[in-house]
Amino acid sequence: MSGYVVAVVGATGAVGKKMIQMLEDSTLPVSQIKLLASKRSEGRELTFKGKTVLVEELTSISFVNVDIALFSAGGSVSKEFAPKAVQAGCVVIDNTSHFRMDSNVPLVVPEVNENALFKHQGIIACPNCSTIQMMVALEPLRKVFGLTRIIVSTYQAVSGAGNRAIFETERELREILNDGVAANQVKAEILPTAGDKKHFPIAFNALPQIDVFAEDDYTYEEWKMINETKKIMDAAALKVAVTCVRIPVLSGHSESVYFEIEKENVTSQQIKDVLTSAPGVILEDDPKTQTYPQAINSVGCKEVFVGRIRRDLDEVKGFHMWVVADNLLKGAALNSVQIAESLHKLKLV
Ligand code: 25A
Ligand code: L14
Repeated sequence: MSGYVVAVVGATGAVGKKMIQMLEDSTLPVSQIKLLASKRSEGRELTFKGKTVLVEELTSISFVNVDIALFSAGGSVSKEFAPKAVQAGCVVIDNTSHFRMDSNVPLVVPEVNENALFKHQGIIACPNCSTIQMMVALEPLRKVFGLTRIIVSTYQAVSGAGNRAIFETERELREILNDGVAANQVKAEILPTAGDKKHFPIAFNALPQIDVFAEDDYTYEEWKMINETKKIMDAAALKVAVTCVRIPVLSGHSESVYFEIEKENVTSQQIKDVLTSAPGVILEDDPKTQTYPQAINSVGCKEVFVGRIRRDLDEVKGFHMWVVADNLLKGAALNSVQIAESLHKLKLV
């Protein structure tokens, strides 16, 4: 059978499992799938298009005869194995932050900057989940009205931090609701981020920390959104301010986005009109009927949902909106598979 041999690295993870599903849904011709994870998961059975596939341990020789590899097993795994995959002749689509700001690596949201793929040298990076959904909503507006400034606060689901963060959230909720443990007494081991020293409960809480702290007291997640936005939009002068917050939602990231445009005298109706026909966007905005995007409705959907659009009361070129998407789909697995579809369409594999 003709088609590509596709490998999923981190196949047992929260994102990896969705990558398998998105490949099943995809028009990409796949002749064979290889599911790779750590030794811990070797021999586990997953299914692809109704057939059982055994998980194999990721090793240096995993990529022989593989055409496309989707990576989502953490930055350190990508750092070590993505160059080996490229050496074996494979095109890598990497979902971790490791290569995103590398000038030789295109950072791609297909609806926004598909043409950046022409410059790839073997590795293509999939942006951060929170960046992707904001780009899908803002790029069509930037094209028509110009864009000078973004101020965004995120309300991020725990599934972005992987399976262990999902299990931790569910356990905390059970301990509080079933066993009567006080919310500030439950034990946390993963969130806000596995890589930091202290851990805090997420159940019934909101944590203004995603990933570790970096320069100028911004978290690394906030820096990722700032730097990736400028790279994807090719707009170094764009003003971007970000606050990233974790909330006790399992899947579906929400964002309160304030943005300023270049054009004068634009109405919120004109903003809505542009978003109505924007690729990958569904407008859900009718205050009269209490219609607005909600995280729970985004789960399993491939689109980015936008609503609550209104003009700022003081800044005439400023607008507010609420942007929601399934962080494991458009925020990660789906965007990675769409990159593979674009590479196939443009004959770049
Ligand atoms: O912040 P980062 O570095 O960018 O990380 C991003 C994501 O990568 C995963 C985790 O997602 C995180 O959200 N990750 C990061 N560090 C990890 C680590 N030390 C890690 N995962 C495991 N160990 P996830 O939990 O959804 O898992 C993503 C996938 O990555 C695979 N993986 C990890 N290290 C790998 C690797 N694959 C190949 N080589 C490596 N060296 C991982 O496969 C998963 O598919 P797995 O076999 O290691 O895990 C299978 C199941 O085990 C659970 N689990 C994870 N960590 C532990 C664990 N169980 C016990 N102890 C642990 N320390 C997972 O939930 C998974 O279901
Ligand atoms: O950089 O913890 O792609 O929610 C995505 C989700 C890093 C962390 C990335 C989370 C990440 C993250």
